[in-house]
Amino acid sequence: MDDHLYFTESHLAVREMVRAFARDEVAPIAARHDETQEFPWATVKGMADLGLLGIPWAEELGGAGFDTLAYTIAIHEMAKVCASHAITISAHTTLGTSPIVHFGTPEQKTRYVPLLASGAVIGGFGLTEPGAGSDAGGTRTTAERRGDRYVLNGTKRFITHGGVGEVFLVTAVTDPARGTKGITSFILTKETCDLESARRVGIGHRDDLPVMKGFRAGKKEDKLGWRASDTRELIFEDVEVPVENRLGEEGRGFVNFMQTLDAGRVGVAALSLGLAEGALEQALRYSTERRQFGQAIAQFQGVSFQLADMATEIEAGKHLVYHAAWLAQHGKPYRKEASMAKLFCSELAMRATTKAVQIHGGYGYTKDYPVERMMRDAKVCEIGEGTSEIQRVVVSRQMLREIGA
Ligand code: COS
Repeated sequence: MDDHLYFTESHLAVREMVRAFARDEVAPIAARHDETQEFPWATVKGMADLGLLGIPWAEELGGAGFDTLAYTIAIHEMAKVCASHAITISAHTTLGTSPIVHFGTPEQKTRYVPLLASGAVIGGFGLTEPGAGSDAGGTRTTAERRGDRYVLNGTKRFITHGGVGEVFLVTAVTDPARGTKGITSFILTKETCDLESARRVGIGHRDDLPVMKGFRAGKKEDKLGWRASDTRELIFEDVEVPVENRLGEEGRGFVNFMQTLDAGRVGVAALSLGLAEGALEQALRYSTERRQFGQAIAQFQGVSFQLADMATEIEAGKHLVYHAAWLAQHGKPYRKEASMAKLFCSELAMRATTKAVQIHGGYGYTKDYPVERMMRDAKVCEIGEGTSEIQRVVVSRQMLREIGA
């Protein structure tokens, strides 16, 4: 893809900055954090210092004052080196901050967005529940209005930043008779589970945020991939949430969160694209160095055709991702395009990383090369923020709607 089709010189400068940071700071520690599952506080602090935790938000709100394309570039570029760092940018920005930017009151925006955009605290998004995954409208968490507060009870599952985060946007049922229109969203705050690390690096905790009684993180997931990203349950036991922490009107929670996921899906598509491209870079390097039968294995047609297929699909994926991001940035409808990009690129990431492992042969199956981690990191891209099956539902429903069926 020609760099100037979607990007300005400033976008290319962002790409260079993220590329250098990923290469110099993230690449050397990625395998260790994958192994230990420790949240990479030091490099997350580095990302915060570069403004990568608030790229698209206005400077008045503490953001970098950039745009959706720059944000998409950052995720894409970071994922070439480490998918866990890339999902930290994406989940924090789109899932953990954008609902406040888009649906919050002026007071909520000035209270929370500067803290999140600067990375002073880490944010998250609580939609999924043990019994409400693809069927996001099946939310069981309840929010009962009592005077000037709501009382929340329930459990969320697979929440990115569930432990390390302090600000969460969560859905709960306020009117069980109204289905998805009886779901409302709220801003909840708690203390990070890792106060010691947060204090050591100087981000991740604010004493002035209320610690809501009864709101806590539960079990940390031991995952196949994205292992340096913190994924936990969120538990609400009679959590009293002031009315001023309701995000948007009662009954708007589902639609608002679906819109948030449209944007999130462009982020996961960019992440998947980065993984595929990172895998291709590794496969190119290895196959031109590795010699068998007297020549570099890239000289064998069986290998070179695989490289050609990866490169071709990556090129197609770039157009899907940056077209969806461009539509979003220009305020045009992009729900279908976001799901198409997510569907295609997540499945591409799986194919490309699997091919990269195959090209590396026995070495690819060990932790001596990053392709093994990349293949594990790719799998969840077909699951998180809507499975491939759900993306097909969204695309087909939207297509039928467009022809009035
Ligand atoms: N943007 C705006 N509104 C949307 C929307 C979107 N992307 N998707 C749905 N809505 C609206 C619909 O228009 C409908 O409103 P009206 O009745 O006023 O028309 C309402 O929300 C209910 O929509 P729908 O009937 O389509 O809901 P379903 O229960 O059938 O669910 C799917 C639709 C399957 C698409 C949805 O549940 C989904 O995306 N599931 C996957 C959830 C997911 O990605 N989870 C991963 C979270 S990881 S952070």
